[in-house]
Amino acid sequence: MKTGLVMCGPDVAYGPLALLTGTFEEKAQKAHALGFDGIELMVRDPAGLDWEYVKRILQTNQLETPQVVTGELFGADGLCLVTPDDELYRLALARTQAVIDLAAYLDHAMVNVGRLRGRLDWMRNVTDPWAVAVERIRDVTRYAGARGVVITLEPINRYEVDFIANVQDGLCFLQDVGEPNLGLMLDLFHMNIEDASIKDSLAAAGKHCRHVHIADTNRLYPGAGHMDFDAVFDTLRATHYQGYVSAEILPKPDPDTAAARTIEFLRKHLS
Ligand code: LER
Ligand code: MN
Repeated sequence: MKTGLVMCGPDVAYGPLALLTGTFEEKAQKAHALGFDGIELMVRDPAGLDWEYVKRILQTNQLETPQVVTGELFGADGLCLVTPDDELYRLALARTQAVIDLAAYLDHAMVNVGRLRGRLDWMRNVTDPWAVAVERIRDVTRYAGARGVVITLEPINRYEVDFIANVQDGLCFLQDVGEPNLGLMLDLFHMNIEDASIKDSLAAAGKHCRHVHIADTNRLYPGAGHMDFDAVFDTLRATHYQGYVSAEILPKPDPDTAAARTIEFLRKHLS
């Protein structure tokens, strides 16, 4: 397993669950010095980014980019795929495609669909909102597939979105979409709220689990709560998971200390 953290790209001033402080270059230097294998790059609009600069800084600091994250497309700009507003959908699709192009450029990083998916309860104008979601995310997934990019669908707890809350829902959705480059990103924070058993769900997800967000039960750095990380890592090893365990946590007591405590914990538990 490899270690990562969520870090803002140069076009994102603040991410509520992103770590490290300083300029983009300083953050990359810190991630490398701490010993992380890679960073999840949080972006807002690839059109405003110097792609070559981003790639160069990450390469210089020997950091992989397992994933480009889209949370701020929704968080900052309100863009989402499942919406009754056709113009908003058009803008969300175009921006998502731009993020996929960037991910392809960054050595085929994956791209997540979390809050970017939107909500089913906004679609009162259609009889089957789930089918609309399947169709729209299938289109995004096919666009990504043609560019060698995997889309990771993240089950998210009921207080943030209203569909695909747990692994079981996620696996149903994957089956309905039916594209091999659509997988799951499993976030321990959401799983602790929505999945009856984190161990059983990780095992059930098996090869469909492409990326893992780690956090303790209180969404702080691992070790700050009561998550059974030994059970988590044992189960991931048993499923032959070789992807990233990547910190998406509240930046407390401060973003740099949270990152340092995360890697210290992971070193002990993954060795
Ligand atoms: C994004 O990965 C996530 O987990 C969400 O809770 C952010 O709102
Ligand atoms: Mn997450």
